[in-house]
Amino acid sequence: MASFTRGFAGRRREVDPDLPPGQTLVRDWPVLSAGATPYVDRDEWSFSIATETGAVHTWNWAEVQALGPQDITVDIHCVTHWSKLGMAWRGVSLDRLFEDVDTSYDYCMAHSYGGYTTNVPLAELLDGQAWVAFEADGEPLTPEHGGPARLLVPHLYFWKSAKWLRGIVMQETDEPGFWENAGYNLHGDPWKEERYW
Ligand SMILES: Nc1nc2c(c(=O)[nH]1)N[C@H]1C(S)=C(S)[C@@H](COP(=O)(O)O)O[C@H]1N2
Ligand SMILES: [Mo]
Repeated sequence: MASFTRGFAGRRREVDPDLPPGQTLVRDWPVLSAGATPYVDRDEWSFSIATETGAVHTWNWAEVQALGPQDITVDIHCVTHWSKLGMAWRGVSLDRLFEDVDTSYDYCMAHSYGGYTTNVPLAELLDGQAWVAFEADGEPLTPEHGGPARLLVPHLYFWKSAKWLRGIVMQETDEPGFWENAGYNLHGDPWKEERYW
């Protein structure tokens, strides 16, 4: 593995159609966390969606699993310029979780255990674009990478994929979350290099 990494680092991939502009491939998987890692047991974990009516839809671990996890292969792109291509993930589609949720609000704020937040338009979490993910590369997500479960929104920069996900609150307007308040782009499309404001 070490020699492979050395060899890889010396190789330039000038044109990779899967690599957004300004990104570099990595083989390892860096950990980027703004604060301390919260340790949440599966037994204590739950996920909820709260809407403007005051309704709160809540699923515990078993209830999320019962919705039918999918295996997906996606690329991830961090705003700090690293990308990983073809990662195997397992999670439940946000389409399943929003099936019985009635809302006229168009924006979501994802909330994490530990206090992290990030905003995503609802339309970009639906239609097979986002998951509550709990496995990567065939292993349960480690606490450092957001276990027991994290949001996975691979078509946006990876800061939108909130680790230690605990819920989504519907919003009338597109308010900034943690990194968006600190200067990151409100939207974060890696193909348009929407990195900062
Ligand atoms: N709760 C929470 N989620 C988070 C972060 C964080 O600090 N806290 N960092 C974000 C950023 S900037 C990135 S690049 C990815 C990093 O995920 P990783 O550590 O699994 O690579 O998580 C995102 N989700
Ligand atoms: Mo990031």
